[in-house]
Amino acid sequence: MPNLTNSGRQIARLKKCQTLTEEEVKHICEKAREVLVEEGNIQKVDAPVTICGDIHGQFHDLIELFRVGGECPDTSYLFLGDFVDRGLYSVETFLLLLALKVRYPDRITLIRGNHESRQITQVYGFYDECSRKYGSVNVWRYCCDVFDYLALGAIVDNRVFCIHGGLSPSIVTVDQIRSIDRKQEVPQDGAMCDLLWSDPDEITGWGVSPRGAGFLFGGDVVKSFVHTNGLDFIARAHQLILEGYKQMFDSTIVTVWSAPNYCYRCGNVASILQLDDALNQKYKTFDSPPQAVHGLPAKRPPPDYFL
Ligand SMILES: [Mn+2]
Repeated sequence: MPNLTNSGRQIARLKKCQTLTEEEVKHICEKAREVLVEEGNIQKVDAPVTICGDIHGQFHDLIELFRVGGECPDTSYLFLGDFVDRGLYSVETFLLLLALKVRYPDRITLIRGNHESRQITQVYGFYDECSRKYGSVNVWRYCCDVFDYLALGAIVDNRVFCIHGGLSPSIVTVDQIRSIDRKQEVPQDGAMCDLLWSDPDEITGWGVSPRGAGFLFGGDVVKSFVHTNGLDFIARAHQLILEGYKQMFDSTIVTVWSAPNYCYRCGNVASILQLDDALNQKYKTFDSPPQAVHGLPAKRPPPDYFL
């Protein structure tokens, strides 16, 4: 039996997709908040680092991601949000990432996605999953209290700006984001909302988002933001990419998507972006491991919240 600390044992259990007790979840969430409250709205991250997009509760695919990309803390990770909802294991997924954050705070960075929200998780699965697995919504509450403390973005070596959704018409400089009071539920509009909800599109300037929150923004907006802030490029997530990742606007922005076979039925591959210490980019794609390991019967119809 290896000599593991308490948190090491907990991480080992979480990696086996074991459900922690409500008391254990409460404790991890309290510890996580203590770590996250010290982070900036735009957390500074050092290269080399591996950047990951949406996970959406696909626990077994997260384990596959670590197999492909290297285990944390050996590999340093930056996750771009949307840890929960849609998949069947949001609780185990988020708690594993949180336990790693508490144990290795400098080796894993977690930023907030639009699904790390009380309102959204009540519609897309996480609330129901907590209620089903624990018989109460206390665990959901503890996790939502952590969501409010997650950083809004990150910046790698001051040159790669990382955000879940995209840009905002009310934000010109990265410094402006640093003055937002982020410790709240994601608002319905305004800069904080836009950063988590917006999408790049083949337009000029700003457009109305079909999502009903955030904006569409064009290549001119991206290039101007990159230039103004002295960046190499922007890394973001938030949109399903069948090939796992997609560069746009002369590679000034890239979308990274890390949930293979999204919702267990989209047939897409996933990717991670490995940045070396000189910020060279290497995209690694991966598939879902065989369906048997998800514990799903082969012909099980998707739950209706997938639709
Ligand atoms: Mn999203």
